[in-house]
Amino acid sequence: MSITAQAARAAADQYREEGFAILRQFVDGDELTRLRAETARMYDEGMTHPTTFRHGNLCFEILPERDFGRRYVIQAYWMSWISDYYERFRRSEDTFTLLEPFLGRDIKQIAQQIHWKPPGAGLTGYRWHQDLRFRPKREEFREIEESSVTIGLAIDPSTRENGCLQVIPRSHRMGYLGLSDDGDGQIMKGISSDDQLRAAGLEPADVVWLELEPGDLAIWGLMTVHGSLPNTSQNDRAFALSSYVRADTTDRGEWVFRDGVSTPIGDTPALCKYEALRERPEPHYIDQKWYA
Ligand SMILES: O=C(O)CCC(=O)C(=O)O
Ligand SMILES: [Fe+2]
Repeated sequence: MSITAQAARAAADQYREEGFAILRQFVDGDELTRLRAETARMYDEGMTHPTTFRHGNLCFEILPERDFGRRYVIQAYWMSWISDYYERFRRSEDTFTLLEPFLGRDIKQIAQQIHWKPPGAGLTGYRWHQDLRFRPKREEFREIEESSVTIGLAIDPSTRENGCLQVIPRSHRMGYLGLSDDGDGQIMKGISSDDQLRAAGLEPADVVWLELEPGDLAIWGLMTVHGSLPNTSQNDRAFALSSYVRADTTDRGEWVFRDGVSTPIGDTPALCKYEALRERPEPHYIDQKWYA
């Protein structure tokens, strides 16, 4: 890997100005080969579950055979619990170099996810939204807009055809716009449209498509308007997301760096985004047809 403190500062400056940034080749060489192999292993692990499976913060979101003709894995959450590779990766030295100009030296993690868009799965788009909607317990976070950042690492090439991320520059200064909060609020159901942007006072012509090569990183914030289309190509789009927060602003999340020192995940999972952990920590299957 090849990140310098100077490149990280430049990315942080761009992020504050535009609401997003791109860092090319954050991961490369042998490291990228291992990352891709481990991500494929996570997909295979997901495929062993007939429906959505949860254990603690670990989760595999499954589109089941019964409703989709064959089984697809579309998301994994908190792979750290079954992957030494991902556990080390989330708190690597390069990750600290990257995050320090964004969040300082004491950092926790609120989300660790892989998103796949398997060809043929259909339901692989994410309608326009701001990620603030995924922090339902707002009172548990202070200064949440300025003290969080999300990074998305391309595992596969991320192209227009396979549903790369799209962002609207400077939308992070517009406040919370309620995009995709209508109806049942499912962001993977239905499709993004220009009209939804216009209705929120945004200009469709401003959209930037974040086309990425494997190992490239996209960076965005909880207030940045973004989304992605379903995959219409024959190639999957695996994308690894991590959301980090300044540790002094919340009691939630898993430690990543304490005064810059890489900190392994503990023995028991910490409460992160959702209450599901508290309500049902044991391994179980979920048979909720959110896509119906
Ligand atoms: O994977 C994607 O394309 C977008 C995901 C996203 O925006 C989210 O999970 O909040
Ligand atoms: Fe998002």
